[in-house]
Amino acid sequence: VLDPTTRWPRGEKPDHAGLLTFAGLPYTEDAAELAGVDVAVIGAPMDELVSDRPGTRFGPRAIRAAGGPPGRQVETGVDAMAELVVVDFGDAAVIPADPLASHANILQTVGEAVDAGAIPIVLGGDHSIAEPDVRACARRHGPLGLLHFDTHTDTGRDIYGVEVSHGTPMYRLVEDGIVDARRYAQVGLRGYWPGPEEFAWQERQGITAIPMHQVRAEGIAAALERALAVVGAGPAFLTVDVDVLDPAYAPGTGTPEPGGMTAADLLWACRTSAMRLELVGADVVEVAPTAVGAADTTALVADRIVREILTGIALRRRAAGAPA
Ligand SMILES: [Mn+2]
Repeated sequence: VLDPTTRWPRGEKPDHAGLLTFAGLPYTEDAAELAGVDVAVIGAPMDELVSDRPGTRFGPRAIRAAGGPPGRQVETGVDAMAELVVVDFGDAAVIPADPLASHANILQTVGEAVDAGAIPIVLGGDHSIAEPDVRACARRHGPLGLLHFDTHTDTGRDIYGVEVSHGTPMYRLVEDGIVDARRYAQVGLRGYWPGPEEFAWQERQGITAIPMHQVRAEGIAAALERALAVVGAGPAFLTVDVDVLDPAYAPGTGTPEPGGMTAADLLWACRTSAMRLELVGADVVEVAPTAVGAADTTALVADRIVREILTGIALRRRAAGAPA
């Protein structure tokens, strides 16, 4: 594993210096080096399958740049990246203008992390990448529970007649039995898509939808408690579309929708979910940086989403008495 911090006294590399990796973590593209790794952060920089604004191909790089060094999180007292072995496993081999080939290569790279016993956390990329992400985890762990933060259900059968899209991954995963519909909860739905046909389909499947107006009415803690009860025990995947946030917190995304969650609520919910669920994988998607190559608001909150997931995983392992 290439450790980008060895040149600095005590390993304390300034955030703006050295190789650009997630949180300045060690970097490898060699699956043989994943032995003993708890979490592998993987980029999936593609945006061919968006229905509206492109730009998520720049998401992983922007999240890596948004950073700030690792450290002890004030609210929990946990330094997740000191308690867990976390590496940046680089980017899946996306192929510009060939999204299906990109999906095959994302499946391959995420699968390498899963096979090594690591929890993959994938940085998108448009939300279509959830399909290979979840499939790679289900290959090892069987049908999964799914906790899904999003403005949209992403349960379309097709978008503009296209079946593989950022609006359809959850339909495909449920239809193929990869996600157990009875253990699938959506949080934060609002706006103007999808319509009655898609909602009727997901009701027939037994999918639980907690729209934004219910989150607002009952509060994030009660809403999340309901979602966690639906996902329950057993292997689960966490997928976070940053468009669940109000555009005030995440303007750089493919299909922004006003009236969404606050960053504080989402970060708390991500940490709590990672602590309470048996997470076997996660992704953070639809970061379309508004200033390409720069650390912007949306990329910053996506970086913090990953860190709260890591903090939750660390807290879960503490509670289980697992060696750090
Ligand atoms: Mn989505």
